[in-house]
Amino acid sequence: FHLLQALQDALTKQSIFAVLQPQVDLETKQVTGVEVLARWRLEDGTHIRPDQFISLAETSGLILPLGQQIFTQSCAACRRLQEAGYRDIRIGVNYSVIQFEQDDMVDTLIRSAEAVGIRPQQIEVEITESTVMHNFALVQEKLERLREIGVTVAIDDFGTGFSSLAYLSRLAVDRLKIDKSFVDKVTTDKGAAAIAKTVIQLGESFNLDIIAEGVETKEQAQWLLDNGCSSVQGYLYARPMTVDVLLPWLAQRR
Ligand code: G
Ligand code: G
Ligand code: G
Ligand code: MN
Ligand code: NA
Repeated sequence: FHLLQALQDALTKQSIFAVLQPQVDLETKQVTGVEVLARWRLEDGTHIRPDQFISLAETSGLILPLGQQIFTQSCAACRRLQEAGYRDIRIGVNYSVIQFEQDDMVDTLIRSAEAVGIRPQQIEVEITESTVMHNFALVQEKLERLREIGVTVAIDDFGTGFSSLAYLSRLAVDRLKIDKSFVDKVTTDKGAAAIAKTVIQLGESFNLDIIAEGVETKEQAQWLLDNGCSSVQGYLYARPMTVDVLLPWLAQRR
C-alpha cells in the first residue's frame, strides 16, 4: 500500500469528503458555525486519519487540490444550510501554510464561494500560530484582504505554538480557538486553567472572540461559561458529521 499513490487516487476520484462539527453559543443556545474537517475512507472501509494524510498532502503539494475540493464541498454544504433556512451559520475551513503562500489564494476563495452562491461573510478561515509565524508579512497581507471582503479569521490550536503576543494587535484576526489540550484539563489542572483564563483575557483585551474546542464534559462547559467563554465546540455537543446528518441534527434543535 502506497499512501501517496492512494491519496493521489482519492483526489482524482474526489473521494475525500467533508464533515462538519457544530459550534454552539452556550448563552444563546444557537449554532453559530461549523468547522469543516476532511475525512478519507478507503474502499475497504478503513479510515485514514487527517493528521496522516494532511501532513502527506502538505509535503507532496497535494494540499492544493485537496484544499480546493474541501473548500468547494464546504461552500456547497453552506449553501444547503442556507437553503434550509440557516443563514447565520458560518463555515470554518482549515487552511495550511502552503495555501496561504499562493498568490491567488484570496481570489480563488472569492471565485469558489461565488460559484456556489455563498457570501464571504459566511466563511471563516482557520490558521495555526505556526502559519502566522512562518511568514508574518505574507499572512498579514492575506488576512487584511480576507477581512476587507468579510471573511472571519480564527487562530486554531491557540496556546500551543510559540508565537509572539505582539502580532495579535497587528493581525486582522477575529477569534482565537483555545486548544483542546487545555480544555481537557481546565477542571483538573491549574496550569491548563491558567492558560485558558489567559487566552480569554487576551480576547477581552484585544477584542477577539474566543471559542473552546474539544469540550467533552459538562464540567468543562460550566468552567468555560463561568470564566467568560460561551462559545464551544466538542463531542459534548456533536461530533463532526456530513451535511446530510447535520441538517436533521439542526432541525431537532429548533
Ligand atoms: O478530525 P480531526 O482528526 O479531524 O483533524 C485532525 C487535524 O487535521 C486537525 O488539526 C485539522 O486542523 C486537520 N484538518 C482536518 N481537515 C483539514 C482540512 O481540510 N485542511 C487542513 N489544512 N487541515 C485539516
Ligand atoms: O483543526 P483542529 O486541530 O482544531 O481540529 C479539531 C480536531 O479535534 C479534529 O480532529 C476533531 O475531530 C477533533 N475534536 C473535536 N471535538 C473533539 C472532542 O470533543 N474530543 C476529541 N477527542 N476530539 C475532538
Ligand atoms: O469516521 P468518522 O466518525 O470520522 O465519520 C464522520 C462522519 O462521516 C460520520 O457521520 C459518518 O456517517 C460519515 N461518513 C463515513 N464514511 C462516509 C463516506 O464514505 N461518505 C460520506 N458521505 N460520509 C461518510
Ligand atoms: Mn481547526
Ligand atoms: Na485545534
